[in-house]
Amino acid sequence: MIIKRPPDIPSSEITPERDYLNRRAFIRDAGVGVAAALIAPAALARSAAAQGQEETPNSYEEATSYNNYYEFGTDKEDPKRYSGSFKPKPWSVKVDGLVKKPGNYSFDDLVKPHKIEDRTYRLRCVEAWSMVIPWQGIPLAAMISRFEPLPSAKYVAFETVTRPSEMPGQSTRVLPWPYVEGLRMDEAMHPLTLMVTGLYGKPLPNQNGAPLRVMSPWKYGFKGCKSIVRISFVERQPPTTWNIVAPHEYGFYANVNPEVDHPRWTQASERRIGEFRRRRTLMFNGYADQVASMYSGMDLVRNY
Ligand SMILES: Nc1nc2c(c(=O)[nH]1)N[C@H]1C(S)=C(S)[C@@H](COP(=O)(O)O)O[C@H]1N2
Ligand SMILES: [Mo]
Repeated sequence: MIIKRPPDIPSSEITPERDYLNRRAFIRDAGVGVAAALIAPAALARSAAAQGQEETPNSYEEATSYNNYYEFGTDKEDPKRYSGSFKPKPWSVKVDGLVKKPGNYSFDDLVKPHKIEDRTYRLRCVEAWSMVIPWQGIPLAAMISRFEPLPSAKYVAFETVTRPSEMPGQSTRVLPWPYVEGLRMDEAMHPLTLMVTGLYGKPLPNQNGAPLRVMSPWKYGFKGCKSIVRISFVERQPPTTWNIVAPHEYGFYANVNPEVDHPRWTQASERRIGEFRRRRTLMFNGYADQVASMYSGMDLVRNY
């Protein structure tokens, strides 16, 4: 059944992530639902059609002009507007920690040995908006394997570049810099996890995290660290930016879960950019078949 809604989204549903202070958590029990999970665009469309929801990729314009990248400002238009003088070339990434092959790798060192793959994924922000974006990149597992992590490496930590002269938001205290994120090793090695190098067949625009950013499509968007300059292999769960600033609102795992509301807004539904009617949010953002087993036995209650 279709429920008609006015085109305006209530402001309670679009509260930005920055308004995190002095809020109290409201947490309720979570259960695990089932949803279809697919990679290929055609299959993605078919799966969505089966649920009565169309899955058309968002336009290049939408994917590159409505962004979260607080290093360039907190408004959705800021990353595009203020990232023009950011230089994603030359680029190098420091690989350190529990690996046999640490070092400083240039962008070409990292990318050239691999075949670039096309992956159209849903992107679901915890602010309850979403897009479908045709990304290009390298399975993170393939890249990581070349560094030969030690068995003692249980987590991977990512760090965004610090360049206040090119990133005006870094001159503010809206977040502690650098932005840091992380994944458990099995999540980082999961075949869905991509080290993104482009979108719509073009090099990754600055506002989307040029030249390298992570994408794990079953997690909320903030897990996808942009403009990565460091990849560290560690034994313990690494600190992550949104969990540092608002631990009662943002967890480490942050798997998309329509049954666990964020303290400030529901996660049961979402607004696909470019659409008016809200969609139901899918468990693990629609990738449950591929990823749910990684969390069996885990308490998903604090999973946002
Ligand atoms: N370094 C850094 N990475 C970041 C962010 C950020 O502010 N800084 N925002 C995150 C959030 S909240 C989201 S939803 C996605 C948005 O990715 P997009 O702008 O490419 O759609 O980037 C994530 N990665
Ligand atoms: Mo987000």
